[in-house]
Amino acid sequence: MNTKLFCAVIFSFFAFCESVCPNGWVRYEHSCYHFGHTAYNFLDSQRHCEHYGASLVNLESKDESDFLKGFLMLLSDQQHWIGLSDATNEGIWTWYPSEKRAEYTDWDHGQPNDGTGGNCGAIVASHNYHWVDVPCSRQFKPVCELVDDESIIVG
Ligand SMILES: [Ca+2]
Ligand SMILES: [Ca+2]
Repeated sequence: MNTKLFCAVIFSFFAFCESVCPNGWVRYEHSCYHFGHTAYNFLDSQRHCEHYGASLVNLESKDESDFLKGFLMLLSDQQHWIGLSDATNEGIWTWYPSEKRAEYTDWDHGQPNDGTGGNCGAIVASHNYHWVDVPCSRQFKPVCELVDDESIIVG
């Protein structure tokens, strides 16, 4: 079902669709974003997001990437996981959980450069908030994304 229409018809009196993000999550366009407080390895970060019915963030446009970058610059944390991995096929970077190939990318100059030793994508302050490939065992904080369709149709 068309989410916007669904919202307009059912919830317009309550402005439900504008405030659907869970407490502590940040809205941008059609998603809610959560900035984890604890550092985990990549897979445990993904599990942390799945606990909320979300996934590590998928950055599919420059607008979304710029929003996230701006927000991360306000935080004191230096490193965050995004839902990007080339663990399945070296050099083919795909988003969790769709496995869709990343079309928009924001790699820092010279990245990715770690080959099979770097199969997970992160945004780090020391690279001016561009993307880097790093070992998936590193301990970074997760950025989770909950897309509206998923958050509204639950239950
Ligand atoms: Ca790799
Ligand atoms: Ca790298």
